[in-house]
Amino acid sequence: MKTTITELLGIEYPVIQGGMAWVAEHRLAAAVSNAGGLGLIGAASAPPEVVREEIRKCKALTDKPFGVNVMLLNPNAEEVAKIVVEEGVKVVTTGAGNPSKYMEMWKAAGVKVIPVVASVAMARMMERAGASAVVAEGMESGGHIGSTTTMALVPQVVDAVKIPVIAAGGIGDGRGVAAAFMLGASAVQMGTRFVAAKESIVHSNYKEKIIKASDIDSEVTGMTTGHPVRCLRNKMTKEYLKLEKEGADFMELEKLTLGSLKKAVIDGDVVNGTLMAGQIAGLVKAEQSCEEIMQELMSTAERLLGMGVNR
Ligand code: TUI
Repeated sequence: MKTTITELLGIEYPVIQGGMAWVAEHRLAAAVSNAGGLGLIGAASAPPEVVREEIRKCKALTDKPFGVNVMLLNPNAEEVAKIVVEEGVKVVTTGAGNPSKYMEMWKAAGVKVIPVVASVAMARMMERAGASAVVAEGMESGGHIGSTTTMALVPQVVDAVKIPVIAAGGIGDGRGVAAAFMLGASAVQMGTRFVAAKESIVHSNYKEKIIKASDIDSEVTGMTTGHPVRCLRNKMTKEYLKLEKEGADFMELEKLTLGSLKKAVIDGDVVNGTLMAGQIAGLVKAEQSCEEIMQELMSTAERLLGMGVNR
């Protein structure tokens, strides 16, 4: 399936894997890229030298293009931004902030920059700053989110910018891919479905939580702190939301979530850990390889869209 995004990135299918903290490491990124999509290494809050190692390990596993997601709340973001250039990474996505100050450096090095945005205003600003494309991410997504749904956000961003738009949030199968194209997107970004992929290093307890989740099993913590995060309901979210309702201050709430994503991903602590996942978790029914996921996505999307895709 050819789109402006597959052409821009030199990939076979218009599917990008989310740059998820702790989850998006080299093995998952390489598996998605080898399956024809764009795999991403999520730098998140990892030490910069670990990100460099992850990039090198990914290169050893795939000859296909892959990217790095730079999480802008990370105090080390600047160092990570430089490492991406030093290691010759071709595509960068950014999350949780405004990447303007790194754009010149990345563009001068020939890096294609694809900021994740949650609003039309930010999409416009990123286009002006020289972005190659944007990911318009709706609040159905897992992790740190904005406040507009994918259905409402994507067509408004498509109308506001000339660069290609990648839809994210609430997309978990070929029907979602087809729907995203109908909204004017040129590709999709998916996270939650890849958390449960065979090649994902996520603890089996966490994968099982996603596979067993229903449509109403996610909640948003941190609405009052300015850092809303969507995750599956558990003891941690219940305690967090109770404290938040009681007016707990930011530091107290932070204590509850410190290291809690690692707890879930690595240790499999699904009680006290943070189980970041999107609303689409209820649609994820099994652990599949990235190759199987990609083939299923594309065969359904192509059937639904007929031959008339021209984005
Ligand atoms: O970044 C994400 N999702 C994430 S980052 C993350 S790590 C984290 N963990 C706990 C608390 C906070 C972060 C987990 N999930 N998605 C992309 C995304 N970016 N969603 C929303 C935004 C965004 C928000 C504000 C992009 C730009 C923006 O601009 C604000 C400004 O003006 O600087």
